[in-house]
Formats: sequence, C-alpha cells, structure tokens
Amino acid sequence: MAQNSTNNIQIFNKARVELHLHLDGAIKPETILYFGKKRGIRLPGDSVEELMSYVGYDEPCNLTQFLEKFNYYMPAIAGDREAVKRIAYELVQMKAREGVIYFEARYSPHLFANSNVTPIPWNQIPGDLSPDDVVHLINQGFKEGEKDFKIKARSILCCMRHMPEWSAEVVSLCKKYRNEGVVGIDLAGDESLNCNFNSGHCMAYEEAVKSGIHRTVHAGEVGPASVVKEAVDVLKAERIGHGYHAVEDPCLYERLLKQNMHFELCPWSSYLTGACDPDLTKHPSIRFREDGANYSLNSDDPLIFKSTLDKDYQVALKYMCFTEDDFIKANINAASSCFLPDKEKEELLSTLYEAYGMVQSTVC
Ligand code: PRH
Ligand code: ZN
Repeated sequence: MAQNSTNNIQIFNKARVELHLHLDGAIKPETILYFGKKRGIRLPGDSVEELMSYVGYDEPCNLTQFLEKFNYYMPAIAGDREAVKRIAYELVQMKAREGVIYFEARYSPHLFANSNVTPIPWNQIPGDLSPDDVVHLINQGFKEGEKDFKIKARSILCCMRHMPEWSAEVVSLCKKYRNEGVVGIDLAGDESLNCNFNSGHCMAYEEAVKSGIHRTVHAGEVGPASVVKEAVDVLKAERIGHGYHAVEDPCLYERLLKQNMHFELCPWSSYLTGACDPDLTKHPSIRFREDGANYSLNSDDPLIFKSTLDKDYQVALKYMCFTEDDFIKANINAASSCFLPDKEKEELLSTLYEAYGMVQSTVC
C-alpha cells in the first residue's frame, strides 16, 4: 500500500448502509477485557493496547492467519448471556456513530454457544447457552440498541465451511427468528482450505430457498471464480460476500453483471487478508465500478482490522478514486439489495434519497 496517510481526507459523511459485517469481528476490546476479567478467562493482554497487539494487525497476511485471531478473544464472550447481548447492543451504538442507518450483521450462533453444540467451539468447556439462546439474545441486544440509537439492525446467520453439521440448525434458526430480526443465511470461514460446498451446506441452502430465506455466500474472496459460480448456481446466492475473483472468469462475470448480482466489497479487509493485490490501485473494486456492477462498501471485521467503516471509504476515495456519486450509488445499491421485506426496503431507500437530496420519481 502507498505510504501516504489517508487521515486528512474529507470522506463521504451522509447516511450509510452496511451489509457485510461480522458481529464477532466487531466487538469493543474494552468489552472483551471486561468479560475476560469477570469470568476469569485468560486473554493475551490486560490492557486494550496489549490485547490489540495480538488481535489486531495492519500488514497483509492470509485468510487462515486472519481467522486464527478470533481464537484469542472469543472464549471471553462465548457462552455468556450478558456478553452476547451486550456486544449486539454495542454494535448498534458503534454503527450509529459511523453514520450507518441500516446494517445487517452476521455471526455463527454456534460459535457463541457452549451447549447443544458439537464440538463446543472454545476451550471445550460445556455450559448452558445454546445456539437458539444466542440468536434470541442478539435479537434482544439489537432491538434495545435500535430503540436507543435510532437506527435499524438485522442479523444474518452464518454456516461455517468447516462445520457442515451445523448448517441444518442454522437454517432452522433463520426460519424460527425470521420475524424477530433475522433476515438471511450466509456461509463463512476458510475458503482457502475448503473450496467445495459440502452437502450439509447444500441441503441448508436448498431449505433456505424453499422457505424464502435470503442467501449470501462468502465466495471468491481468496478462492477462485469457480467458488462464486457454485455459490450462485448451487447455493442460489442472491448476494456474494467479497467476490473479487469472479472477474477472473469473464463469462461468469458478464453473467453476474447482467443479472445485477450484488457484491459485498470489503476493501480494507481484502488488503489485510491478502485476498487481492496489495497495490490497492489495482483492486477489483475499480473494475466493478467501471462496469456499473451492483456493490456495496463494508468493513467486515473492524476489531481485527483496527478500523471503522470510514477506513473502507477512505481507501475507496484515495486508492480507487471514488467520487461522492460513487459513494451514493454504493449505498443505494446496498439498500436495494438488502434483505429487508419490500416495504421496509422502500422506506430505507426513501430515507437515503432524502438524505442525498435526490428527488424520487413517483411510480404509478
Ligand atoms: N471471510 C471468511 N470468513 C470470515 C470473514 C471473512 O470475510 N470474517 C469473519 N469470518 C468468519 C469467522 O470465522 C467468524 O467467526 C465467522 O465468520 C462468523 O462471523
Ligand atoms: Zn466476511
């Protein structure tokens, strides 16, 4: 990345919509320390600085190394009712401060649980918090946050690539909580180790299609275009998480442009996970923009990337020459491709048009 600082640039400061954000990658370090201490769980540091020297980083590594960062701090949060609800509430506060008026945050209910889940993800210590309880608590945290911070928050539940045996429960939780804040299903995890869609995931996505559950899939982040193709053709993804490598298959890319597929771009994340060329002036986002693709700008895991959504906007401005109109378009795209029911989507779009001083044409 070029040496120039991006700190002093005036960035887009109007209403924003964020679609690709991991709840477990967006926790305040202070909250991790608080629950670590309260629960007697050892963390790699006693201060924010010390903890962040393990959890955060700012030079490119690879996706596998990035995903290992969660191991440092998730034991402090997972399995604790108060912690799980609180991080949801705090995320709403965090996003409101960033000018976000609507976001969809994703997480794996199983990774926050310590009962009714095999294997127990952290420390192998069983407890009494099930994946179902987790979703319930996070819905509550979001609801309270919405009330206090006057923005809208919804959830996407993640299947994990290495845990296909969890996926059936993920889709059933999506169905159970569809009217209480859950708007879709995702497939996350290490695409570089396992590019194939296991039948557990396929069956869950098939069920999602049948039940009208919205679908996004992490694909073509570090993996090849063929993973994106499978996400669209096999899992019937309506949006693609990242999708940078789709451009490497011209035929597929053309098709995705034609069908207005939404790409959830995360520029700063892609720099730090080594997903793309570290020279950000060659980032696929530039191609997406030039080709009029349907994409949004997102922060992915701001705790680990030591960022806020501003960082992604700064990167887009400085290295990809995004204009005010490009930022407006990305946010309108995000609203148009969000997983809210139609009526709420229309309301969100109207709010954005108003915030951007755009006159809406009346549809007869
Ligand atoms: N790519 C793939 N998986 C990711 C990313 C990245 O965009 N960020 C987080 N995750 C995974 C982590 O394992 C996290 O625990 C899980 O998604 C659910 O949020
Ligand atoms: Zn992600």
